Amino acid sequence: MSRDLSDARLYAIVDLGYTAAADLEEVARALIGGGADIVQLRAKGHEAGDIESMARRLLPVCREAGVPFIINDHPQIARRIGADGVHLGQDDGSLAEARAVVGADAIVGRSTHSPGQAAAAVAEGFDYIGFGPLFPTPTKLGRPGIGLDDIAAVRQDLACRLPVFCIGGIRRANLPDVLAAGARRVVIVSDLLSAPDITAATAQARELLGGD
Ligand code: TZP
Ligand code: MG
Repeated sequence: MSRDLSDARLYAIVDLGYTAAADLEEVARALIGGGADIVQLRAKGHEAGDIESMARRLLPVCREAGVPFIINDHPQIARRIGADGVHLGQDDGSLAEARAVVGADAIVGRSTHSPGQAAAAVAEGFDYIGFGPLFPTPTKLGRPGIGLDDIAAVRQDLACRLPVFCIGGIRRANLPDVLAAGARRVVIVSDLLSAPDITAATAQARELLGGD
């Protein structure tokens, strides 16, 4: 699995806030079947041991499909199970600290919430960034939306250096507006996981995003 995410447009998250632990594999298969280019496991509030067990179940599903598998928050788990990478928030430590755990070949991504944080993440050397939340979202309660105004400038300044995934409150219904504002890659969580047919919803989002 390579660190090259240049063709990745749709980053999906199996989030335990929406998905029952029993359904992890089925949901990951549905997201991948609909065309998700990256899958992350996000399990806020769960014990590290449980997250590791869940990650071990998802890894083969992603591997079979050739889709990079990223663990949110836990570099140690990513290293232990041989995941493709780890995602770090602003308070989850430096790239160097994560790299020391997961190694040089793993993907390490960073959440950013402003153009300044995005530029800092690029300077630090992260492999990709999430940029948002664009809109307030129940998936990350308590954070204001940053809106669409900075997307074009951030992409113009940084997208030649690393993939920029817009995130937060993005749904199929507003995806055309997000793309018109300059986004090319997105993370979508609740709109896909809450859909009655996750594969169909993911395919719709993927179709709107275009690309390969
Ligand atoms: N980080 C910034 S917004 C967000 C995360 C994890 C949640 C995105 O979820 P949704 O349901 O697509 O708004
Ligand atoms: Mg985090």
